[in-house]
Amino acid sequence: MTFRQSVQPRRDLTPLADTMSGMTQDATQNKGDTSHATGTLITVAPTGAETAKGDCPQLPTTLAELVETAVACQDAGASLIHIHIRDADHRPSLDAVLLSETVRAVRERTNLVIQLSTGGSVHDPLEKRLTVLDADPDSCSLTCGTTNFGDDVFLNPYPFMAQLYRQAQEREIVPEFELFDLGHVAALRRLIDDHGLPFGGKVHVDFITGVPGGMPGTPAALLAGVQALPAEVTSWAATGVGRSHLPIAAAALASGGHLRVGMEDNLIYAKGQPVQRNDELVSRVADLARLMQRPPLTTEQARALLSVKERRSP
Ligand code: KMH
Ligand code: ZN
Repeated sequence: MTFRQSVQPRRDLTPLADTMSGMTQDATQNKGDTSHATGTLITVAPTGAETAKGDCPQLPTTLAELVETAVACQDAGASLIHIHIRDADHRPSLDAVLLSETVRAVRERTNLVIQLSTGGSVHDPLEKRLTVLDADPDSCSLTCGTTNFGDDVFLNPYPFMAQLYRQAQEREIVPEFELFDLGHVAALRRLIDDHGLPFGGKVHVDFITGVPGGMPGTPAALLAGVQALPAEVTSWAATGVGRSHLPIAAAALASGGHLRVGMEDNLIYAKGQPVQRNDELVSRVADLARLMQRPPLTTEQARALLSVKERRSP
């Protein structure tokens, strides 16, 4: 197996309006100009695995809280939900029954694209993380490399990534490639070279910036990552952890990117003001997106953007 390390120059991404109308614009037409992206995919990551309920009682950790959060965030402009579940003691869990129950409940009450985390918590074993796909989500996260994560290590060796990718292809689940560092872009290149495109043919990535140990949450670092993306990437989003939440959202919107927000990434709404509800974060960036003439995508537009398989019952 050869590892082609060269990072190809990225072509411009197909304008969303044209994707929606079925017309594909000449990829060279907008070189260097990403202001043409006309809609915004807003992902909410409401819970995460690293914050304790005791430290943040408003974190949605029960199934009822999660479903209520999902409905409120869809109403506020989110079209995709990135889910981590907790057990009865509010601890991070990858329990198969609970994962399936969660997917069913969120699918019943919303039209959100349902993405299950395969990252779990920093303490979850790789084998257990692979079993997440059994819950039949629309999408799964797939982190493209190991990252220092504060005092811990978020482990993602290449063979694990490749196995997860192949399983997602076989089960027709759309991966979201999570990029915590510039080197993860090269690993994404390798994954596509070795295993081809995801189910549906679209390649959507999310830069998760500002994790202590990963790429900094700065517009400069984000744009270095965007410039290095492989030509196969059809859409990208960005997340700023902690205090980089808003600057990264603004930089992504200005650069043709999509957004992820939520209490997985940020617990502070403004100075001295903790986040009370995930939909506050969604509403704020939905307003920003509208101000930037890039209104939130509907759930149906998000499904088309990502080419997710229809799993809802008629
Ligand atoms: N909890 C982090 C260690 C993912 O969801 O795929 C990993 C994470 C990534 O949240
Ligand atoms: Zn996550």
